Amino acid sequence: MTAALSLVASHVLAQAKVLDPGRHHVLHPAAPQAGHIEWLYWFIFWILFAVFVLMIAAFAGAGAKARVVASGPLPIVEKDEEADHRAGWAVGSAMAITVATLFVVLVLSVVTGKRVEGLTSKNPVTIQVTGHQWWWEVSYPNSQADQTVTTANEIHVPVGSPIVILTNSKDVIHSFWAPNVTGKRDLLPGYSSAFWFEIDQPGIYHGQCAEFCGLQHAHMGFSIIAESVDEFQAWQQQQLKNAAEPSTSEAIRGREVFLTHACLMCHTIRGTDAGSRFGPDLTHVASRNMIASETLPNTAGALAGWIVDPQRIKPGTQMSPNPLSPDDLQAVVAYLQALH
Ligand code: HEC
Ligand SMILES: [Cu+2]
Repeated sequence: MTAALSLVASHVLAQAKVLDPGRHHVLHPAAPQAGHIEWLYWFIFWILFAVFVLMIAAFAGAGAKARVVASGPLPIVEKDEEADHRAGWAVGSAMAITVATLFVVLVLSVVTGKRVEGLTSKNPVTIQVTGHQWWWEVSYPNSQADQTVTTANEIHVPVGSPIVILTNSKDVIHSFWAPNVTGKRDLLPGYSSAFWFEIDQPGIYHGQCAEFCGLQHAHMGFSIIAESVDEFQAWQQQQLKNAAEPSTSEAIRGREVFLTHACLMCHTIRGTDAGSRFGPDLTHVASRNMIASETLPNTAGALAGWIVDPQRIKPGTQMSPNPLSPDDLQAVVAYLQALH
């Protein structure tokens, strides 16, 4: 029994390691922008901590005094002008200190906001992020249309380079939040805005939609994959290629299935007849770690389960169920898994 349990546990751990959900922590900044926010966090934390200690001390002092009084004979209350005066001063100065502290916090919040937004550059990596219910469309615009990379939910960026994210939304308000990188940014339908960051440590940083956007809001994760400039460029070159030609007979059949079923009405696979932008671009779907906005690992089993019945995995998702025969399903999965 314990052996079986530990086997299950080690299996789960091994899986967890493969999936690497990425880091997701406000207090472990990987970019100067998140560093400024962390600094403000600790500043406010220590002020509140000091206020907490002072309040508890004041209550404890008052409590001790009250007990001494209660155990003796009832005091005769006399008017004590001097004590009233002292109390007035104490309350007045406490209020003044409170207002001054709040003012300092206000000023520092504004300064932090300015510092987070301070980055600009003539030569940034520009990434367009469009929110959808419930996934993230990611593209790297280029003046030549055939040089534009389009992917979903996984944002590759070079370390140490200024990045500008242009935001938009197809439907409702979403919010882009990768706490190790920078603060939350709303994605508003029909309204484009921009924000900047620069990551200084390579790694995978997990992000999450931070504005309730409907039923599957919690299944709207993404990741920022920060890598060296060389790795980033290699990734970009690979993504620019058209879809790989299927090489096995099963994958060839899978492409046939894809192009003769509803899939092509919603997805693009560059180099084939499928050119719809309704759902994620699948040209290089096999290069991604996860599918369905970080809901499932990108494995054969998960792909098959997703394709047959996405509504069971993400109820309300805009992908319709595809009751394929087992052979067709196996073939289409083999095809997708070859799209590196
Ligand atoms: C009605 C439109 C529609 C049809 C038809 C459709 N899809 Fe999708 N598909 C979507 C949408 C929208 C998503 C994103 C869903 C999400 O993450 O919430 C998606 C996601 C996916 C993903 C995950 C991609 C990723 O990177 O997360 C795969 C794989 C996929 N579809 C394959 C297929 C295949 C294969 C077919 C045909 C058998 C198909 N789809 C038919 C709309 C569609
Ligand atoms: Cu959301």
